[in-house]
Amino acid sequence: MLADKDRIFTNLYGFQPFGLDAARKRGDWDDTKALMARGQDAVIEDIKASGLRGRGGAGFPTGLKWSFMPKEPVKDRNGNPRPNFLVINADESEPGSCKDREIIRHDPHKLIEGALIAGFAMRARAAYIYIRGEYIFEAKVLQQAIDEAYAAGLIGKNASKSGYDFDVFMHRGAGAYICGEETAMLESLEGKKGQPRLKPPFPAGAGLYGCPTTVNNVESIAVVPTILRRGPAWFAGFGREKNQGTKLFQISGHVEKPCVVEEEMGIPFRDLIEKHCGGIRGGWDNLLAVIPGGSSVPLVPAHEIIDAPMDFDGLSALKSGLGTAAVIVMDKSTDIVRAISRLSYFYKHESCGQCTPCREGTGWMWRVMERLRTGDAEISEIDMLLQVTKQVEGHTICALGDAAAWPIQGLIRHFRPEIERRIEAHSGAMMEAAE
Ligand code: L3W
Ligand code: SF4
Repeated sequence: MLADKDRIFTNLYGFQPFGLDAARKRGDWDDTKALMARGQDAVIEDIKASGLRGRGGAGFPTGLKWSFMPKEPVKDRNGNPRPNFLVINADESEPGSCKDREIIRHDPHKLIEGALIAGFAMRARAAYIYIRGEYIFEAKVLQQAIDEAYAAGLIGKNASKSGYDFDVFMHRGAGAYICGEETAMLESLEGKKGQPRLKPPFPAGAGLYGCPTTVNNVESIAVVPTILRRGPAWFAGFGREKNQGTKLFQISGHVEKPCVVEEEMGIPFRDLIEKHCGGIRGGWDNLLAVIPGGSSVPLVPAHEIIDAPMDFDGLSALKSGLGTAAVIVMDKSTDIVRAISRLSYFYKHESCGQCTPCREGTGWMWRVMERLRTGDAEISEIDMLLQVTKQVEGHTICALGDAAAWPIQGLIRHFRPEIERRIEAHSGAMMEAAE
């Protein structure tokens, strides 16, 4: 179990105020200038050495992503230099995911200081924090913290007396899940409809207003100052190779005490639940399945997850993923087909409609899922649905198509007998009624 002294988010539960004075007492903004004085490339090298991988779901190595940003200004067609930008993804909308909310509510200065250091390392002129529209309270807190940081000279002109000018802007979303996809976020920031762009080009080549841009998740940025202060080896010392550091887990569903907790990467599922959530409701024998990384990753049945290490490799070995580490626990009272059907509805609702396999496929998949839920279907439709998921997966502009396909694939992989049972029960009932 992670010792208290190794926790980055020391105010995760809001026992202390979020404001600047309390944040300083917790160690934030402590000689930020000295961290920056080490130089831009040194910061990037430290983040690479720490092993930090993106905390927004995809797990892309953060330092490597930063290194894609141009070191010399890119010129536009008139020969004018284009600024670099940092965009911070606070559009936390994945069902089950609620960690960035806690950072913003209780530790916003970690995020703002991280934005300055990360932005400086990438030669960015400004950071845009794109916050989920429904996070009304959090947006107020964040804006207050940004204002405090400006007033104290920590950001803005000559930020933290570093000689570097850096602005931080907050932008509120308007309720579309798809704006959490990085290129849809850029479109939305530009004032357009939030629809994903084709990649490549990746944002580092052509991002916000066509300028070099890096999009990082809130948690990825908020951990940066502590990694630099305590050293990359300290962070890399947690977890195992390619799965290093501490991580915020968000455990919801049928546990005794749902919570958000910072833990060491790779903690076994059983320890995570026993130590922080008081166990499974009704005991371990009552566990049915777990969605370990937010609604976009396939579920894992009880017997496979219990001893699994909660990290990228541990969960991909189970054909699932760490995602945002939003752990959704389901006990045996769960109607598992209904639960996945409800997620299918979510993806159908949130599809931006831009590409045909997703626009048509998500509705299609949801309608078949609803029939499987009630049992009003043919057995052969299970394989047909699986085929449809394969035709959506990998054939769309953004990952929402995959995210809609994977939960269904997981359900069929692990719970086919339950689906068949429903269909047989339904057809039996129909025959009885006809007699
Ligand atoms: C330059 C290359 N950059 C990749 C960058 C890319 C992006 C990052 C990861 O989706 C997943 C999704 C959800 N040159 C690059 C490159 N990059 N190759 O690396 O990219 P990618 O495409 O693998 O993922 P993504 O589009 O960022 C994120 C899943 O996360 N998810 C949760 C999502 C929900 C939230 C939320 O509510 N907060 O994040 C859960 O599993 O399904 O698969 O920056 O540009 N050659
Ligand atoms: Fe839009 Fe879906 Fe295509 Fe993504 S996969 S661009 S959400 S239609």
